[in-house]
Amino acid sequence: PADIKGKVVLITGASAGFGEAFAYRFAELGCRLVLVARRMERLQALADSLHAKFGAVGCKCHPVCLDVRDIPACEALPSRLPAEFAQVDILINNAGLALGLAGVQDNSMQNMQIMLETNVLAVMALTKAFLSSSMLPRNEGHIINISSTAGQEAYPGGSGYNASKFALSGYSTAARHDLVGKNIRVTVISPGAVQTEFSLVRFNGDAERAASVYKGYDNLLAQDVADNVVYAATRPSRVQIAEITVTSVHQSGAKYTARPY
Ligand code: NDP
Ligand code: 8X3
Repeated sequence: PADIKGKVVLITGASAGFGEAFAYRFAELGCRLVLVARRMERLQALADSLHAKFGAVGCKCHPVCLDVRDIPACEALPSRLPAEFAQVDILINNAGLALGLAGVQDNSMQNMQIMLETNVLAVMALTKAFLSSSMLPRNEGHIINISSTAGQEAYPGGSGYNASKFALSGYSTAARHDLVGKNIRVTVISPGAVQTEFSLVRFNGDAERAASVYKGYDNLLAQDVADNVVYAATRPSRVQIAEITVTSVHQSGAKYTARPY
């Protein structure tokens, strides 16, 4: 694997779930981390813990309180970063969410708007911002977009979330075409179901309903997804991992698990 010690890795959605797991893995490799989310106290606690554990291998963290739905704030983010974090090498667009499982006839347009703004528009804004500020001027970089099996296969009740992740997939493929002459890689990671805060958010805090999504089969874990992200990020610079799909051994499609979903 390539040595990525000292590289600047920006992770959106670092306050929970996958993003937090990614932060640990890049921290142990000695990266400088920009940790982005809305819950600043969680980011600060994570940064403190990573400094304590991995400061000796060179890990440094810069937490940033940002609502990624605020597009002007995404556009301004590069100019807000201190010099030692400003040249982002690896942008991990991970912040995202699903809201509800309503059928198309019942979709809340407010929920649709929040999902599309968070899962798609924010990715476009941050990608554009860091391509312009950090990656294109140095002709070097890696954009890693966290999609989902829900971006490959639609399921009943998933229309808004499915649409957002399918859009992310199309966007990422187009981005790969647009950047083909550059030393800039675009990777899409599509995990199956993992018990994070994802279903709690989806079901508006209903812990029992959220837990039921993961009952009755062996679950994939956030660290398994982190393995794949780190794998893509540590290939030699000539190698572009375009797509990775990763699921539990007991999941065979977006909603097909070893027990009824
Ligand atoms: P979590 O709910 O555990 O974490 C989501 C993260 O996104 C949090 O850190 C949250 O931070 C952040 N976030 C959400 N909205 C915003 C916003 N407007 N601005 C800034 N940050 C935001 O979910 P996961 O870790 O599971 O999800 C991470 C990604 O993985 C998402 O894109 C999701 O769609 C995808 N995914 C999840 C799967 C799963 O089964 N868990 C499977 C496949 C893909 P905060 O609330 O502090 O702002
Ligand atoms: C999240 C996976 O299947 O719960 O992207 O929608 S699923």
